[in-house]
Amino acid sequence: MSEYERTFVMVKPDGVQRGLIGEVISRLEDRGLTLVGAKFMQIDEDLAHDHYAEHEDKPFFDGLVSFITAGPVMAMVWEGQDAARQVRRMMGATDPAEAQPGTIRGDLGLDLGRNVIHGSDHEDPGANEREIDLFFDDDELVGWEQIDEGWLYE
Ligand code: IDP
Ligand code: MG
Repeated sequence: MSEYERTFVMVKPDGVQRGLIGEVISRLEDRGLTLVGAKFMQIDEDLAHDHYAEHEDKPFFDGLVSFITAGPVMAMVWEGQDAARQVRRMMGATDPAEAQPGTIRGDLGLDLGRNVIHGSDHEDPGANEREIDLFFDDDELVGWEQIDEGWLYE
């Protein structure tokens, strides 16, 4: 059963530099997801290491940390039915060269190391909460009901 949940989403430094914050937000809004938190910020080395801890031993880790700390990001929390999996479907495959057209990475990127967007892994049960907690304090998240909810969900 899909769950009404919150998930962590981030426009990465390449997406910010390329002026794609609005495009990414538009796609998530149009889908019906609800924005409950947003922070335009610079990720420091420690946060980068915490956020990407699962990739610490990978050969691309140092490059990934340099990339994610190279400029500001737009960190966000989005809420909705099955939110994590639906955001991941909208993002497309990790490598934009393989991501389907119609997905964010498939439409807006070309290179694995510059893939525009991060979304919590829906197959990792703790990922939503862990990543939200890493980037946001509780009082930075705003619970609210969108006026169209009665028409978005049965
Ligand atoms: P995901 O972002 O689709 O969840 P992960 O496998 O969790 O993909 O990898 C995290 C991030 O690390 C990717 O989004 C990408 O920016 C970077 N990355 C993954 N694999 C490679 C690689 O082989 N070379 C360079 N960067 C990579
Ligand atoms: Mg991942």
